[in-house]
Amino acid sequence: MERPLEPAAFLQSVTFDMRRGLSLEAIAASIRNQGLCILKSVLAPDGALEIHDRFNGWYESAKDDNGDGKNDRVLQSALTLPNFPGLADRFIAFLAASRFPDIGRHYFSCATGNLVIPENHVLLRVLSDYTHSLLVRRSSRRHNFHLDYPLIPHSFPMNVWIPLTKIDQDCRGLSFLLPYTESIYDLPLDIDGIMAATNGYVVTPEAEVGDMFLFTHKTLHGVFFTPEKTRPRLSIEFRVGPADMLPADYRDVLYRL
Ligand SMILES: O=C(O)CCC(=O)C(=O)O
Ligand SMILES: [Fe+2]
Repeated sequence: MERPLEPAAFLQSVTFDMRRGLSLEAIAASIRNQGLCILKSVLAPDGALEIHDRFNGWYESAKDDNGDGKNDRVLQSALTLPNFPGLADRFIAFLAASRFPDIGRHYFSCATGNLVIPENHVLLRVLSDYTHSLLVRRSSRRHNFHLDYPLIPHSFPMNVWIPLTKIDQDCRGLSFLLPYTESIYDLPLDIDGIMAATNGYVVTPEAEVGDMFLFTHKTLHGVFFTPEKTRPRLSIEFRVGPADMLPADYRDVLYRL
């Protein structure tokens, strides 16, 4: 089997800094061939910080009244964007003002207005010691690696993950299991078995607010349930596809770019 690139070389090969120019085709090829693309500085940090502050305000108040466990189920899962009406409008406007629509439309070869995002698959998450302890208590698993493929309608084959906090050594990131093979696996994933079979490895890219990760519904990704990262991580993620693949029952619950 061909030896995959070493992790650092792999990350470099899939990273595109928007301040150095934009190659729509190179980005599309990275997603298609490597299953992942990291866009540096694609979003205005002000917009991401505004989403962070509004969502964090909600999280802090939800956490405060958790003495009775009322919010635990909410906090251990992700929340859909329509739960935050003011935020939804701001987020979509902020996305529309970035280069993301050009990038997505190029990837799917679709026209303006035909890049579609199902609103029930735009999710906000907090990963903090508190939400993490809820996840660990709920299951004896040590990670939640998965593919989105069995979870999301196949008409939305691209995933977009946006950190709302800086991702570094002290903050849980999002990890990817590489190389990209497009294989479909059952849950729970046997990470060690997959790595042995594919000569694979896990990368957890660091990121700044304003960066964006693009990957496919067949890219293995997840988080290790380890206790050592302390700074809460807030993120927003969504799925996206071209209008011509749209299932009929999604017609009214979309954002269009
Ligand atoms: O943010 C996370 O920890 C999970 C993200 C995820 O699974 C996704 O974006 O599909
Ligand atoms: Fe996922």
